[in-house]
Formats: sequence, structure tokens, C-alpha cells
Amino acid sequence: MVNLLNISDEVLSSRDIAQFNQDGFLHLKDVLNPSEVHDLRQAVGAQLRNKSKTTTGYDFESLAYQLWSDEDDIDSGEAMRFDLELYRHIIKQDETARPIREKSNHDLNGEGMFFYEAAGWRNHHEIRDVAFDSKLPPLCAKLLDTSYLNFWEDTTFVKGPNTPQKTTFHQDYTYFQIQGLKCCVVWIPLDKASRKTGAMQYVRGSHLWGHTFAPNVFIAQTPLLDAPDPKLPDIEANPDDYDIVTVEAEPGDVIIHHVLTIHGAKGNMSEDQIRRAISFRYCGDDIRYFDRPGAIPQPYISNPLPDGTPLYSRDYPLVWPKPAPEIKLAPLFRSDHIAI
Ligand SMILES: O=C(O)CCC(=O)C(=O)O
Repeated sequence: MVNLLNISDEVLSSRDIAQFNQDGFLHLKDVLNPSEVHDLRQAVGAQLRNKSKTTTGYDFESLAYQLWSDEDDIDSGEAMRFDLELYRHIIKQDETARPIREKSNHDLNGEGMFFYEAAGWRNHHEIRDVAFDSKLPPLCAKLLDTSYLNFWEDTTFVKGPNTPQKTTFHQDYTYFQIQGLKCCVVWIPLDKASRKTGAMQYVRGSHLWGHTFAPNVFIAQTPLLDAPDPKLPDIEANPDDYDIVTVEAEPGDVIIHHVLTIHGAKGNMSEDQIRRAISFRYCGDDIRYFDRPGAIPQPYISNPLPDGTPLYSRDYPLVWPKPAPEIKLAPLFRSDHIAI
């Protein structure tokens, strides 16, 4: 028997859903319990310890420093998800390209860290546990009004102290190989995310603009290669022209945004506080696979899907509905099932 949606109004009310549909994002307090937050911190800690060894982990603060300081080669360790030499070449030709950093009184180049990692669910059972078996799948299914939900990917974003690098405004849709509208991103702070430490920022209502915009590499606004969509307007230079909402959040909270909502994040200008976060991306029943030009290649895909098909694949675990409420999905996707 299928376990129907049982997320109570206390967790997600019809007013919350209306607000999400109107604004394109929703801040919910106390959704994850302390043990789930603890487990995610453990997984992110392991990712950080492994950061120079993976093919998907980057320090964007260091890359930004190398990019703007004209060093000969860009050193991104073992990572290969983005072609950074090529990107630098493209940036050089973009007359509007410039560092997108918080102002600081002294030169902070190289001190901070903006760690990015992806697809942690493949290696870390703590990420699978929360992504597949917490309140989040039924909550997102209710929010998106979908009959089922697939997990697309998780991404880790950690900003260490003294990291002026902002996460430049972007729209997630064109980073993903998908078509359809029922997709949301759950951003999960694992430390307090304040204006000073790197709060998220959303352009209210931008999911309703009716446009898709080319992806960028988070540290500059220059679009990635091959993306046919137009470049995002220069929101950083003209903040007063946009309805930008900065959302401070605590561990246990989640902020959910629609995949079309334009968003970014502040740098971490504190001297001693880390801001760890992880975001989960969920897809509903109108989403079809689409090998979008310019989208970032997903790592570890074992079963490439043809365009136009639903996400029926172990690469995109079906996380809602569950065959029975008490069944845990995370153990069905143990790492040793997956070729890495
Ligand atoms: O945490 C950040 O700095 C950015 C997060 C983000 O852009 C996302 O989760 O889509």
C-alpha cells in the first residue's frame, strides 16, 4: 500500500504553499532534527577532509584568486567537473567580467575557502538518510503537488571565515539536464547563516519571469560554454532594481526554492565562523530528462537516459511515495551498489 502524503499543516500549511508559489522560495523553521543536522555535518566533514582528492570538489575561493591574479595555470586538484582553463579564456573575453566579492578593509586573497562538492549521496549514508528518509521528500512532494518525487543530486557549499567570494546570482534550472517545472532545491544550513557568514539571497518572484538564463561558475557572471540561454542581468551591479530578499537561517531550518528562482549567497566575512550548507534537488512528475547544452555534466551516472524520458533510473532514486511508511530507502542505495 502506498503511503499517502502525511505532512501536517504545522510543517507545511496551504499558506506556505501559496507563498512558495508567489515568491519562489520558502523559509521553514525546525524541519530537521538535531541528529539529522549532526549527521549531515559528519558527512560534510568527511567531504572536507577529502577535498583535494575527489574529481568533483572545488575551492572556488582559491579558483577565483587564481582566475583574477593571472597565474599561468589554474590548479584545481583532481577536480574535473568544470573546464576552468577554458572558462578563464571565456572570462578574459567578457568585458563585463569582474570579481564578485564582499568589500573588505584588507586584502583577504587566499585566506578563505569556498568549498563545493557534489553527489555526496553516492558515498555518504548520512546524506542518503536525510535526503531519502527524512520529512523532506513528502514535504517537497506536497509543495510541488506531484504524485512522485525523484532525487536529482546534492551539492555541498562551505564558506570558511574570511571568504569574501559571493555565490553569484544564478538560476539552477539550466545547470540540470531536465525539462519541466516541478523541481525544487532544499538549502540546508549546518551553521548559522547570517548576513555576515553567507546568508542566501533570492530575487523574489523571479521564477515567474518566464525566462531561463545561462549557468555560470558561481564566482563570475560569465556564462558557461555552450549555454544557448541569455546571460543573467547584472543583478550584483544593480541590486536596487531587484526585489532581493536576504534570508538568515539556523541549523534545523530549510529554505526551499523553485528551480527557476534566481538566487545567490553572501560571502563569509566573519573572522571565526564557518558556514556549512548542503542542498538537495528533487524532481516531480512532470520532469523529463533533457541533455541540455551548457548543463554541467553529472558525475557517476551509470545509466544515461534518453531525452524525454521520466527519471526512471537508480541514478535518480525514487524517494516518494514509499512502498510502506516504515521502509528506509537509504540502505537500498549502499555505496557498493554504485560504480565510483
Ligand atoms: O550556499 C551557497 O553559497 C549557494 C547555494 C546554491 O546556490 C544552491 O544551493 O543552489
